[in-house]
Amino acid sequence: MPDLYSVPGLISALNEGNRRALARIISHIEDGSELAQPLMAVLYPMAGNAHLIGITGAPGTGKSTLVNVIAQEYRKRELTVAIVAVDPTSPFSGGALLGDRVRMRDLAGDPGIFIRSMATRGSLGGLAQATADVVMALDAAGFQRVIIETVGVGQSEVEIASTAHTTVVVEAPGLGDEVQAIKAGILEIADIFAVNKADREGADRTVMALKMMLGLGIPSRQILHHGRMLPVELPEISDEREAWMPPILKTIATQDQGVRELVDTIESHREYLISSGTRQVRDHFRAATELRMIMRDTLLNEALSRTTPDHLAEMVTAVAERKLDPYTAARQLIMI
Ligand SMILES: Nc1nc2c(ncn2[C@@H]2O[C@H](COP(=O)(O)OP(=O)(O)OP(=O)(O)O)[C@@H](O)[C@H]2O)c(=O)[nH]1
Ligand SMILES: [Mg+2]
Repeated sequence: MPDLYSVPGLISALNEGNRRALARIISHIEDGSELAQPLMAVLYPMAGNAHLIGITGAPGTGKSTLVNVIAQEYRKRELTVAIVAVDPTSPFSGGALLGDRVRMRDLAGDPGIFIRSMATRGSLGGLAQATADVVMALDAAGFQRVIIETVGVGQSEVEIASTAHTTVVVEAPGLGDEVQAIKAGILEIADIFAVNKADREGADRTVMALKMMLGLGIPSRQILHHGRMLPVELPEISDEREAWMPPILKTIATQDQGVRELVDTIESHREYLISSGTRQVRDHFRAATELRMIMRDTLLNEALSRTTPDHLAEMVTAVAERKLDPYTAARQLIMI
């Protein structure tokens, strides 16, 4: 019987491919139990090999269906896949549950696939960090491709999707807007566009609209990286042809059409990231963002632990009544 109650026990079971160990590790991480940090300290150096794929887009564009067939395509290529579905909708809406059930039916029983849903518990910042930690654990567990599905609404979901190496923005015709990603502000994070539901009327118009927007030069992620403090230099891409232009692909997820091409394109992007040096930049960018986020949380918790609820309430009242400005109050609370 493997020992699933200690860090060394869990890690050695994980290394033997024990699924229960993996599920337990993820639960510890999600719950922030006392084993979470010691586990992550061991797992972190083991991670870094997986290619992380973000799939995002407006509700109902067919993301879950697409993720399902992408995973099957990867299995045909003998690559192992973990799927993390981040669902910000209420569990009562049924959408995600239904999607998950379909997934279970199609993908269950394959040891090369692991599926996990992240519920929106706690704060949104917490969800982004929890998702990153779970993805790291799946990477450490040896899954070669990790797919992260998020609905492209709201800052946090965009943030989660943009931490992937390759982000696929899913569009679909017939949802009111020709291109939904504009409204959601996720156009900029796309490495690849998938116009899904290509069996429906209007798919070509969506493709045309996207082409036009790309022609207008929407800011790419590479440009967004400029001006941020990073320990590595952005590789100089002097030749326009060497830069990555987000390709637009048509898919019909329900009929498994265009999926092979989509996976080919994801793999091309992966190779591009490595050969251009962009992958290293993205990894540093992710490390910088993550470190800053954790430092902020740690400092906040530390400061809160050194004060009393009464004292905090006094400070809040003083700021609300304009007897003290929030900067001075914050400095006093942090004691700097
Ligand atoms: N006609 C058509 N329907 C599709 C296609 N792909 C998905 N659908 C259908 O669209 C509906 C929504 O699909 P989901 O995969 O749940 O979409 P989603 O983007 O994951 O939805 P949320 O997670 O709720 O945002 C389902 O009824 C699918 O069967 C497609 O290519 N063509
Ligand atoms: Mg879904």
